[in-house]
Amino acid sequence: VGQKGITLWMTGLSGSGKSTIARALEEELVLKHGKHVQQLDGDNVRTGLNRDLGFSPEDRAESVRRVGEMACLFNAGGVVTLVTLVSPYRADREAVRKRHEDQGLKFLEVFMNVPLETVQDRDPKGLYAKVAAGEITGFTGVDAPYEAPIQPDIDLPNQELSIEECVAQLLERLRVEGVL
Ligand code: GGZ
Repeated sequence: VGQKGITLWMTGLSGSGKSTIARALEEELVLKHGKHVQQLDGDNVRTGLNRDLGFSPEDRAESVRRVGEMACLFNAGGVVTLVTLVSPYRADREAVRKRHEDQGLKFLEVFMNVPLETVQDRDPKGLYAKVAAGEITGFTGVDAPYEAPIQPDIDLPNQELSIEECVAQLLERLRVEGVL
């Protein structure tokens, strides 16, 4: 019997801390727990696997579907799979959950619950400024929809929590799930 895999599907607005929290969690999991971890991030999949996809609703759906399938494969191989995609559409996320459940794979939806105003203030990549200047259109949360999870498995109001607190909460949940 190999290691137990799981998919943590982190959804939220650009700048909500998905990648930052995932990186910090990965470090803990690898260094302190010896786990195999794979992060699947919008940035890294969009240069390769999803290089043919843009940000239309159809392309986002296809991106989420493909990354969802990748996540199933890693998960089935015993990897703690950290997905960090905006994944703005509820139906797309639910389809990925279903694919996991159909294969008996653990799947947790993690909502990076940060208000638009907060991410606009943070604006780590200057993207919201570009949106405001009209240089980018169809941007999630501003002029493209973000459908927040109604019943996320884990709700992380991370403007109130430190990175360490978010990581601690996720680690605790992985313990409860029997992954650690
Ligand atoms: C949202 C966009 C857009 C538009 C470029 N809308 O901070 P970031 O830069 O790294 O996070 C955003 C990332 C979103 O890619 P995803 O693959 O995660 O999105 S989705 O799941 O919706 O397909 C942002 C950047 O790409 N970006 N244009 N129009 N985010």
